[in-house]
Amino acid sequence: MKNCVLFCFFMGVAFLNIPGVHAATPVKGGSQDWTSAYTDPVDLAKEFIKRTSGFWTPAGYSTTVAVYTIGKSAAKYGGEYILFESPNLTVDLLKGGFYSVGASVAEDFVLDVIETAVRTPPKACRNLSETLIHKGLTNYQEAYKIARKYQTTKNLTRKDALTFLENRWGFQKLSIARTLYNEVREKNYYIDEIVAKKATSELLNIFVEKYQDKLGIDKKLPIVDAAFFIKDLTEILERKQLGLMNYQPYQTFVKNIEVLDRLQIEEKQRFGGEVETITASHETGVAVTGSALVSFSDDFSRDLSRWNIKGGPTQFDARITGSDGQPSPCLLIDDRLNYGCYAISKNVFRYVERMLEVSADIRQGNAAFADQRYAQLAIGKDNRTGDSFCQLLVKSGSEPNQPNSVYCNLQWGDGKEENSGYIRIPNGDGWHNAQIKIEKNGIVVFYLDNKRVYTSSHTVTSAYEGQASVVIGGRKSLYDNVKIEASN
Ligand SMILES: [Ca+2]
Repeated sequence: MKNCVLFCFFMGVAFLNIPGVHAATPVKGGSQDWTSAYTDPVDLAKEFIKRTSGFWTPAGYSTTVAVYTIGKSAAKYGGEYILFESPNLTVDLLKGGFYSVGASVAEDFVLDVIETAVRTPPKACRNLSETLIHKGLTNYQEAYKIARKYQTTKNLTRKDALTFLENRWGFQKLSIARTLYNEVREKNYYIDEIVAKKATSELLNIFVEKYQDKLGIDKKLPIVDAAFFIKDLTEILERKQLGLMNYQPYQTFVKNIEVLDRLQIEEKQRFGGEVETITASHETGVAVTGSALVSFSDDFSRDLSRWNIKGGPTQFDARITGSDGQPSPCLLIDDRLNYGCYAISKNVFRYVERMLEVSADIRQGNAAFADQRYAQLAIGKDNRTGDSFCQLLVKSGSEPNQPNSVYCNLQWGDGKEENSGYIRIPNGDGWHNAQIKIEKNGIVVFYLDNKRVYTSSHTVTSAYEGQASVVIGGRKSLYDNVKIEASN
């Protein structure tokens, strides 16, 4: 047993010396290193595999997995401690889709990190290092499959090269994370109680003032807000020279990991934009290409030329009205003959592995039957049928047994569906802002009036050629300020 520990430790140290895994040695002159010279991902992936060849053999694989199994317990923290990886870069990393954390974190987690960051930095560091090792090992296993395939077939596709490069970052962070794990010493950590109490209450105040109203009704904080909070927290601790920001193992860790994180962001910018080549797949669809932010908006001040109208006995079931709006005019979906009617954006938008955000002001109309008094924002399967796979519906409570409520659903996997059920809200009448956001990782978050109401537990289906339209309508209802944004 002792021999194994020694052997494993030796191997862990040996890893630091492998060219390309320049883990604990920040490169002089900023984040430049040999990888920056590569403009082609296939060439870079091949060269990386060559320089680190020991890891891409069955023997190297077993050793690596054996050395890094300590990350297993990370699962119990849910991985949120990864937000402490690079406090200065966390928001950039999140936006770049580098973190596969869920769309939100529990309020309890936030309160817990205040406590650990101030009073028990060793515990925070252990959670962080275990999380990183857990993630790194998963990434390594993904990269390993591709490297082996390349070695067997002598062929590396562009897609495989990019996937390999993306996963190799977690792999490269393994030894830095392990160093942190090894350096954590809980016993000798001293904390001044008075100073700690003061800092804790200051941090709690910041949380209450800036973040508490961003909690969803499930008491969860959107991940981006959590990242900003962690940034605030580390800045305050740094100013006070306290807790985590006064803990040497963490300081060294951050210095080393930031070198890799900057390289990672640069590489993403270098290769990211050229990956996407989308062609219009629907007759009137307009393709969305490139890495730039896409935007589509309509305030209905002109006409309905950007929309296909579907359903109802005549096209006049959807029309622009000057008698309502945010401000007027707006789109009225009429319900005169008890038929459903939809306006479907002619543009379609790619949503797989990219963030797609759809929002609109919506208001239910005065339909003949109470159960038809709702307004709906949906993401459509195409730009013709009005069929949707994500849906947010606001219902008026005009009868005692028809409470004011919001309902969200989505389709995932092979024709399966999940939904929020009817969630009661104070008032269903009047205008509401509805928003559906498909995160880059496929998780769907629904917002009503800027409050998160539901986060999906599955990733949205990637069927329908990965292209989606915006669908508004249903029964008698009003719509304004439709907005779509997408970014890689
Ligand atoms: Ca308007």
